[in-house]
Amino acid sequence: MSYIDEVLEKLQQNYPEQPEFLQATREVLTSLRKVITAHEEEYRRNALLERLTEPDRQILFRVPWVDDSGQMRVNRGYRVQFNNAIGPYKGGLRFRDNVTLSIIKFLGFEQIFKNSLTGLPIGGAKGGSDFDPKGKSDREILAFCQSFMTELYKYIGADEDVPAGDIGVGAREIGYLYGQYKRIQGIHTGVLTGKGLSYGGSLVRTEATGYGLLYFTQEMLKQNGLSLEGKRVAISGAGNVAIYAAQKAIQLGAVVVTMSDSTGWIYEENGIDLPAVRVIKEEKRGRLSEYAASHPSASYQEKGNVWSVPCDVALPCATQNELGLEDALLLVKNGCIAVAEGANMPTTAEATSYLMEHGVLFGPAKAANAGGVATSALEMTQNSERLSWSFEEVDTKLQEIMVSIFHKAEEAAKKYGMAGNYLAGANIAGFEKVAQALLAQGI
Ligand code: NDP
Ligand code: 2IT
Repeated sequence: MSYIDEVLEKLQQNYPEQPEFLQATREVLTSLRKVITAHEEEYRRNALLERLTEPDRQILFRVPWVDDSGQMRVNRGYRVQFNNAIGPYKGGLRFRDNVTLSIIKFLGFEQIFKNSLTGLPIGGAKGGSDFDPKGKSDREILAFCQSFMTELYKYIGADEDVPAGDIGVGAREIGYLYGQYKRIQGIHTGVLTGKGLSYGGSLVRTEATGYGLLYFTQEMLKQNGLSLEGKRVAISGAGNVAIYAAQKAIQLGAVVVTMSDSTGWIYEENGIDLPAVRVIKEEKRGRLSEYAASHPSASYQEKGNVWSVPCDVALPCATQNELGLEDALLLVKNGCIAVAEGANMPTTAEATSYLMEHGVLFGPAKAANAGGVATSALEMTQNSERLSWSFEEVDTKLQEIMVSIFHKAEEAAKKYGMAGNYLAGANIAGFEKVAQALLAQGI
């Protein structure tokens, strides 16, 4: 049996209850087949794939807090420090009721290669909780974040492990987490990214994932003789990534026709009124159904999803496995030319294969959405030198990083005879750097 199949089988035996983690490891390892086969003996002797697929450590903890009625509640907290071969552990925290160890492990595993692709010195990690901030009062969020950090602070540090945001963790949560860290440790340090601008945050970090997604998409289209100008763009999600993806798409001359949240989706043929979405989601923390109420030209539906609408470019920006085979069939039928992933693993393996087989340009998450973590790394740099760069300076660096990620993926794919397969290219380019570092450092 090949080394890859052996490792995949072992993972299947060890973690049958972790479907998302198995999905992510299978997707990455399968696409690395040519590289691994070329070094089979060396990698096997060094147990390289076992070392890559088993986290350095997993921290699981209880998070007790008191709700507004005086009831004590308990949630589960996680931090999976996956790999620090090329830099301190780095990756977001997700607060959502469906969070499991499997989800945190899949995200942490993906983060290793994504962070490597940025070209910046950051390792891979992820954390979070099954606590859902939706519907909670500000005081409840504060109580939860303080309790979460009261345990997490022991394991993190500016040169050790630097968490940030993800689903359910935005500026408010990072502020409360940072405040508690500072209160316990008594130091100001770059231990979290996505901080507010008044206490060490970086300009552009809020916009970075969405903007980066569009810089990547723009480069992918350009290299294939296409552009975003006048294109109809379908976006899913209405959170941090989706909102700034929509903003940049509009700035680049595209028309954003859909957005969604976990209860429904809107379709606006002549383009979504983004400022209205921002008021509903960023200020009121409301539902997209409110958009339809004030925009008679829009349709709002709870059934189905945004991929049923004809579009040229599809940008899934909500959550894992939100674009399946049925959706891919529809996108191809409707003439979609490109899919780029703003969310992590939003496209199922079957859908991804179908899209690529039908000539749809495919920008995989760990390349296309790396702008967020790349700008986090720029925030770490600014914290280290105790300086703040201008918006233009950070935005220019972000653009350069996204263009360079596209070319790394493109060249790696070409080198292994898979020209145009940016999925394999991104995995290979991300993997090669981490593999070199692991081998160089021994065990
Ligand atoms: P937010 O919490 O800001 O927004 C998430 C959006 O997705 C919301 O509109 C939410 O709906 C919707 N959503 C979440 N879970 C589900 C679900 N299970 N089913 C349907 N809709 C859902 O998160 P982000 O925008 O930060 O993250 C979105 C994606 O991007 C995630 O996959 C994340 O891992 C990835 N990502 C984020 C980065 C970042 O810097 N923030 C960087 C790279 C990737 P509702 O409003 O109803 O909750
Ligand atoms: O998935 C991701 O890359 C993020 N949620 C951002 C992580 C970070 O450390 O900025």
